Amino acid sequence: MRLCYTRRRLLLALWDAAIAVGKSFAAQEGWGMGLALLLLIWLITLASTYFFVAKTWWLPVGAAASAGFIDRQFTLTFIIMGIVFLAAQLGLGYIVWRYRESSSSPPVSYSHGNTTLEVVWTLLTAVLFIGLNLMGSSVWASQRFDAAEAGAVQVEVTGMQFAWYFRYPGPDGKYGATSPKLMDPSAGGEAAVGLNTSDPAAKDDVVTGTMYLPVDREVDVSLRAVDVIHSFFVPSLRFKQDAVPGLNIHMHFKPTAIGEYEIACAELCGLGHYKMHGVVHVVSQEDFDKWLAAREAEKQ
Ligand SMILES: [Cu+2]
Repeated sequence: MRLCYTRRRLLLALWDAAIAVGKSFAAQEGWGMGLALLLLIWLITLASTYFFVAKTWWLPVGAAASAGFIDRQFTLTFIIMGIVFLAAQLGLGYIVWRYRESSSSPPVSYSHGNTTLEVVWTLLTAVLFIGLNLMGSSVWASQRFDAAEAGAVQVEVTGMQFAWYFRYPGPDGKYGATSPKLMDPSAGGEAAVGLNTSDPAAKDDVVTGTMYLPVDREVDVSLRAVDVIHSFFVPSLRFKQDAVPGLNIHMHFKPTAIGEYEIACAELCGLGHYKMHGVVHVVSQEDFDKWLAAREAEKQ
């Protein structure tokens, strides 16, 4: 806290200094506004870059099999984009100052730009954007388009205003039927996800408000939403996927460390959006079996 406070004080002092320098130069024709803008642009650029370099707001330590790959991709993207950002903003500041107005400035001439330059930077941007996407696509696609490993734990995640529900298919390994007509979010639990309790496969389905997962086992997630689009985001597991009404979206991932990890809804879904958080409990296989058996016992 103390450190953050000091940093803030430092940034505020730098800001005041820039304004003061700008003002003192503003009195001198030809320097004032151009230099003030240069300082302001550079200050904003360097201050915002600092927060990324210092990792002031960063992801928590990864606890999933794909975390290493995702973090490397994330860092690479930030470094490349950071260099482009710095070059563009520092260049902007310089040009604002270099071509400032003065009494000896020539009259304004309007330019149609430089086609060669425009083609070059558009192509470079396309290569960078498509290249980074291709690099990351293998992991992104494998989590969505490949089937989960045999023996994966099945969990259905349902988002609704403003809660998450988790359904486990029970010993039969089959989810019972659900229907939008049966969905009653105000009732919570099985009724909230619209479980058809007369379906034999639904008899052993467990619906809970807390998510338990065994460590080092693939998790086969089915994502659904009741009302609007929600986004199931577990930063520590590097997992984020929208839950869309009318769709059943499949993904899989593997938690690799026992612990409790925060769930957030990453889609602004209404007034109570901020309340849509929860906890994923990643536990040993033994503890997971015990927990699930206890939920089954509660049902009887
Ligand atoms: Cu939500």
